[in-house]
Amino acid sequence: MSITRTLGEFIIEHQNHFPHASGDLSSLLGSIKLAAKIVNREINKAGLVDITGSVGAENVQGEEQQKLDLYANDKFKAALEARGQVCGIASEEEDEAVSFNKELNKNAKYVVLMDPLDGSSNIDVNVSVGTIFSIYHRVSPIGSAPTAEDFLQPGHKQVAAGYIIYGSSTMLVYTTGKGVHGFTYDPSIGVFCLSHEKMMIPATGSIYSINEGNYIRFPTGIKKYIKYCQEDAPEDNRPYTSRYIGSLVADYHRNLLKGGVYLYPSTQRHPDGKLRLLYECNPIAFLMEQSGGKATDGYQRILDIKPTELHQRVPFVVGSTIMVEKVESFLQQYPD
Ligand code: AHM
Ligand code: MG
Repeated sequence: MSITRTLGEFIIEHQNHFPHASGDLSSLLGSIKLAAKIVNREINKAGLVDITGSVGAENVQGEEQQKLDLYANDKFKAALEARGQVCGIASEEEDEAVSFNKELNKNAKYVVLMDPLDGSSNIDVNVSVGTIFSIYHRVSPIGSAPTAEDFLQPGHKQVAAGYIIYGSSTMLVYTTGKGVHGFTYDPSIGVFCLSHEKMMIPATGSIYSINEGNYIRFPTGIKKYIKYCQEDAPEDNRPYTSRYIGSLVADYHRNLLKGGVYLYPSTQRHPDGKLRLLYECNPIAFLMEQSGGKATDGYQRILDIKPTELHQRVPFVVGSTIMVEKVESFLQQYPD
């Protein structure tokens, strides 16, 4: 791969696509880039040091060790607060939204919602994990503390969204509503380099990703769809391949590159599914639509859902448009 542009250069270059851009969003994305490098460094030490251990343990320097998801939360939070573009955050790791009260953040116009380390249980077994982020303009007046209204905006109001995948290589993938672009981290120079410009998902594919262990508890439409995926229909590339890592970012990233569908449906025990609307589904849905794919709860567009609470969960179907629409048709055909 020849290095064309670094992430920093690309962000500045694309800032010019927005008339009257002040550079605040570029700086905010710079904060995310920095935190990603720090978290990446720490994740790469998993197994060497006890970063998966419980809170309260001490390392050899006598510093308190944190669980990696809390560590990631702290690093992203600190980076977002430090430059003054963000007035508050909401995170999967925080019970309530956090308001940044420093003088520096008084005139900030953005809020950030994030899942600092998605799929963190996979760290223990050396499997890819990710960070997911979602950026909105605040709607409450600048100069005051952010309100619930700032954090509970529908996903179509997102200004930017993205993820970092800490995998066999580390990548940062983001959108500001003008396509999706991916940058691979070169650890030898400490820089994210443009490797995947204008990422588009194939309109259809032959991968389906779902935790089939929950089969017995799925709605009938999903059970029927799984059987459809497994049918012998070579003219349609079926049976499909089943791939499920258990890290949303990793499953999503693979399906984005190859074409496929990811499902986390409702189950009898969890009627709203497992994934969080604000930290996981909205940013991933924004990215997916920008890549030419589709994201729904099986019935309606994820980005149109008006959130009612911070940690709200929602069933999730995301991927190649034709495949998502097939899932929807099964849910309609077999209502429970
Ligand atoms: P987490 O935010 O607690 O890590 O949970 C989210 C993860 C997703 O990354 C993944 O797709 C899903 O949970 C896996 O759940 P399950 O083990 O139920 O299949
Ligand atoms: Mg998560």
